[in-house]
Amino acid sequence: MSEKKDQIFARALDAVSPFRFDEQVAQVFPDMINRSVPGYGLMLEMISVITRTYARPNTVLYDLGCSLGASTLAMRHALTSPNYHIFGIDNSEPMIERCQAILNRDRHPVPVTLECCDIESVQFKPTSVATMNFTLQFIPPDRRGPLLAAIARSMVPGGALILSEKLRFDQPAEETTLSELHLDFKRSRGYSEMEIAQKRASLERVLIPETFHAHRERLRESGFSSVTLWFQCFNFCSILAIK
Ligand code: GEK
Repeated sequence: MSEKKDQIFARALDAVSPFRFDEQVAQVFPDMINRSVPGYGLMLEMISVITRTYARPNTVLYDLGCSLGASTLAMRHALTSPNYHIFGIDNSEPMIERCQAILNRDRHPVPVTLECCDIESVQFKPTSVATMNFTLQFIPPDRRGPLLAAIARSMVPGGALILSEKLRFDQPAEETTLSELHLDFKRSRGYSEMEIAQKRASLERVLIPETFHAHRERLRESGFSSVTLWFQCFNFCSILAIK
């Protein structure tokens, strides 16, 4: 499968529709996420490191909102014995189809099962590591708590949730500084002003960022005993929550 350049918002659109993870997005997804999320590659590397530390044999690992399986593979390659099972969950059919083709080419003894379904419908099995790499932000805020509580309930003691999210900030100056730097990052990766503006309009009301404080409080209320910000680059972060 060749890697296609993201040009989805490169021409002026009459009307910008709400963002969807459709075939067009699935086709360009690796380019899109690499040019949009500062630190994405480093986060994937560290998902491997964290998985190696927290995975327990004979438990399940989840990649929730797996897209094309980048985090699934980061987790899989961290495991040195086959006594684990990874489930990749995504409700976008084009993503799951392409993800399956990518996994079929990856030779590794740890089994991976992909399911095309809503994360909120998953009956979680005993879990040692769950990754939500930029997925919770697409779930309506009032449903985030029950989902995190279901994940926490399924976790073995000491299990880890890796939660990566776009952040917003209460302090207007901090919000402005970090979102401007993010826009400069996108410009540096070749996105035009029009692409940036149209993508932003498309994600409005689809991707709803929250503050780190809001995430930490909700994770604690959901049953995680320790919540640590282990990575932040501009307005993107990753949190390690331990049961
Ligand atoms: C990566 N984790 O490369 N149920 C299932 N899937 C969902 C739901 C839902 N309710 N809502 C959104 N998704 C990946 C990147 S992308 C992040 C994750 C981004 C899926 C959606 O279809 C998409 O594939 C993914 O979550 C979010 O490490 O594009 O910013």
